[in-house]
Amino acid sequence: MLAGLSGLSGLSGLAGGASLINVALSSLGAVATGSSQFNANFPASAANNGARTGAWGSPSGGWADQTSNTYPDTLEINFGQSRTVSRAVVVTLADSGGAVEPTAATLATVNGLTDFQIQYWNGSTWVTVATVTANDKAMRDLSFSAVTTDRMRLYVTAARANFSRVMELEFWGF
Ligand SMILES: [Ca+2]
Repeated sequence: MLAGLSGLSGLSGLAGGASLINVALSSLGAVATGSSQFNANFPASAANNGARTGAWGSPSGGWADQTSNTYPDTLEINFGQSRTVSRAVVVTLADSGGAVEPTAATLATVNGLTDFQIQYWNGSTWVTVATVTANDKAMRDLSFSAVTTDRMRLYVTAARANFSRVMELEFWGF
């Protein structure tokens, strides 16, 4: 029993956050693609630029889709290589706007995503690893059993004010 607990502790250490990086970053070669784009001021590339904040409606602020009140909307990150991922962070547009660094308590009750999933590509289909419903927060930090893949996506089935708005989409792993 003691040996077993010790083993678990070791696994926990390996899976710990210290060595994990945000593999979604464009600076690491990852490419973000939206299912649509509202206009040039809301590009998918603004959602993997390493900033959870930004001037909403500027080219570096965040991504918004173009299909008003029509779902799903997707924001895909192609890592360009195989990655092992166990955590996602989704930052949507806060009530306070995009300029303030969000915390777990920051509200998004006006323009935020409400229902969404995190999915990975298993080589033949998209598989859901995390599901959020009735969201009212600007930032959601989601952990799940590690998956190894070259691409993951945010799959939105409902958002406030007709459009999916994403300041940043992070996938943490190695
Ligand atoms: Ca951003």
